[in-house]
Amino acid sequence: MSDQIRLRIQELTTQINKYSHEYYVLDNPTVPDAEYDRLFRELLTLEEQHPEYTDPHSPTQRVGGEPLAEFEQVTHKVPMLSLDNVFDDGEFNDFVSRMRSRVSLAVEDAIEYTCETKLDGLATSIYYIDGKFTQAATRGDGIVGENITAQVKTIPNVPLTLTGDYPRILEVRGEIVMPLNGFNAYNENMKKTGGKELVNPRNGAAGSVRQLDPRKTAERPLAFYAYSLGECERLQVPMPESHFERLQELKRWGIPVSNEVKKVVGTQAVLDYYQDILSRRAQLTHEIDGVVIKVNDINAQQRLGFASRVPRWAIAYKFPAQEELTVLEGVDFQVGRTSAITPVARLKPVFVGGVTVSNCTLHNQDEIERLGIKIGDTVVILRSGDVVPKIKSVVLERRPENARDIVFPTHCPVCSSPTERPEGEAILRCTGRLICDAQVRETIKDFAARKRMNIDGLGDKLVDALHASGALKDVSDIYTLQSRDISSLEGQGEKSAEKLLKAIEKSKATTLDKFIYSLCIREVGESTARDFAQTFRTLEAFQSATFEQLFDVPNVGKVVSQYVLDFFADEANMALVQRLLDAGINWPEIKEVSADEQPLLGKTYVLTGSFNTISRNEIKALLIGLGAKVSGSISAKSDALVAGEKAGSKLAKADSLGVPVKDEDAIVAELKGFGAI
Ligand code: 5U1
Repeated sequence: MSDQIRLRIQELTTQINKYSHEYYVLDNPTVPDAEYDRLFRELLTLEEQHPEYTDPHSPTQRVGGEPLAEFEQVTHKVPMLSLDNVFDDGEFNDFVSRMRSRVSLAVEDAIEYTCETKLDGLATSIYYIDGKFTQAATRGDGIVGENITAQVKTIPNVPLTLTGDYPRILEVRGEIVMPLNGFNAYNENMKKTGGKELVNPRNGAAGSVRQLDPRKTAERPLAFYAYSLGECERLQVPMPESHFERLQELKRWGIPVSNEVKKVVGTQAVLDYYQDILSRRAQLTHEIDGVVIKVNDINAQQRLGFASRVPRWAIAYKFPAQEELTVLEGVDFQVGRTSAITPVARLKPVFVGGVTVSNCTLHNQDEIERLGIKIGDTVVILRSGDVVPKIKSVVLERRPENARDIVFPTHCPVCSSPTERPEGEAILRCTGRLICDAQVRETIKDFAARKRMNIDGLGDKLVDALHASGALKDVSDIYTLQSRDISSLEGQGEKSAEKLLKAIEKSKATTLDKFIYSLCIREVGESTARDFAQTFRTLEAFQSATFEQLFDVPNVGKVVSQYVLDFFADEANMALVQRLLDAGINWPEIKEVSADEQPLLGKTYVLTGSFNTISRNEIKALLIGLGAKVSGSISAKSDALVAGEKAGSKLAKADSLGVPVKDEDAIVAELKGFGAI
């Protein structure tokens, strides 16, 4: 047993040292922080239980990694320590209890805290002597860091001269971060110019500061926020006795401090702060991975002191991981309405970013190749904010010997029809169309959706159940449903059946554009359906339109025209449409408007730039009133570009396409000519 523990300690030490090196020194982590934290905690626990095995070189006995050799070394006069972490309210309460017993504080004596966000960047020390910026250093291993004075000097929000009544010697400590807008803009630019994109803002900040050439650092969007004092020589005036007040002093001397710093009293107020920041995390200007809670009273801090590597008066309360490791156990293939077959990763359930994830889309073959993923692989799952989880990367070093390639099916997993991957497309498709149950089910769901036939209450689960019971074989069956078809299903009663039947009845009165959209013809979206309805005015005219007539419709291209032709060439589709009409689906007639009433009927205008005597919205409304369509993008089919001041790229495009351009005076004159103004 003891041999086993010793071996596990050695194994953990080797692994953590490797990951620390990748994270702190190389700025190239290969596993998520959550995995590192877990290994670290396991090692801490084992060492606490078996102090006889603790090695003075264990990663628990120091902070961070070693400095890069190329930078000059700086020894910190006051060690730059790290913080212990807690991951839930219970662990935070335990931390408070430990503090209380250490300083013999009664439970009813509420503690005052300073709460801060935990910035995800590079911990940095900055020295000011006689109010002048003199030196900056990374934390390094907490004792010796790297001299990054020339690099930090280029960061715009780091003051080079202090103001006010500052101490003669002042060392501030804080975090260098890359704000999200700067990070996004930088990567956007790299994408355009073919340069190397940054992996994430934390790596962006660390990598930028570690540039040996400070001119390169100057090109990167960086910011510094202070969170504590290091060395401080205050000869005449004493420093405030509270951490919060000290941060306010720093601000007064011109040193940036995060706006989210808050002074609170008692445990509940800390937990409220945590929840508040967690709920606003996605809106913050920079990335954070938790909050930091510090006892506010400096005397109490001194009484509490330090454990071997961390203060006893401060703690980081980390957010649920946004990245986690799990295993790809298999891949399922899901068939959608449009016949696309999507690979879906079956994952060993993992708690990430506050939810349990057990599957996520792998999109298509190209994505699988990009990730280089196999079944059995350990993968990094990413869940940022409310965004759907995705597989970020594969941890190749953990690939098992029996890892298997992901093989796409030659036949549809639902209807067994052959599959095909049309040339030039990334997506595999089922050729089964109407005989494929999956496509039928998904089509019924879409048909009933709010923006289509708007059948209130006919949701995905009910469609699945009605389809499984045989009551819904295609969309037209919706209109022959009987009360017992619904009430006989589990969880449904007569009342809900009546309600649904009423909603189905109500849906029969629709509009032509909604009906066209409900047919779910490939590539015919809501606005294209509207264009078709406006142009053809009757279903018969639309159904019998030629390729040329379809292609003539504003904003309709060759691909959509062909899909419409194909749809109505299929007898099964024609029969389905007839059944829907026989069921009583109807819409108001679209009256032909005379050329006098709508002189711009069939014309498409595009607006750009700003106008002085009339607003852009007014021009748009008046043009639509005269029968014109106002489109957001310009094409050879556009009839005119209405260009105000500061017109951008559309003007050049109109020129190159030979589309006539009307300035403000011209469009106003035209509108006046039609009596619109
Ligand atoms: N916001 C914040 N981050 N952070 C990190 N405060 C803070 N304090 C730290 C660290 C390492 O250390 C002090 C408690 C010494």
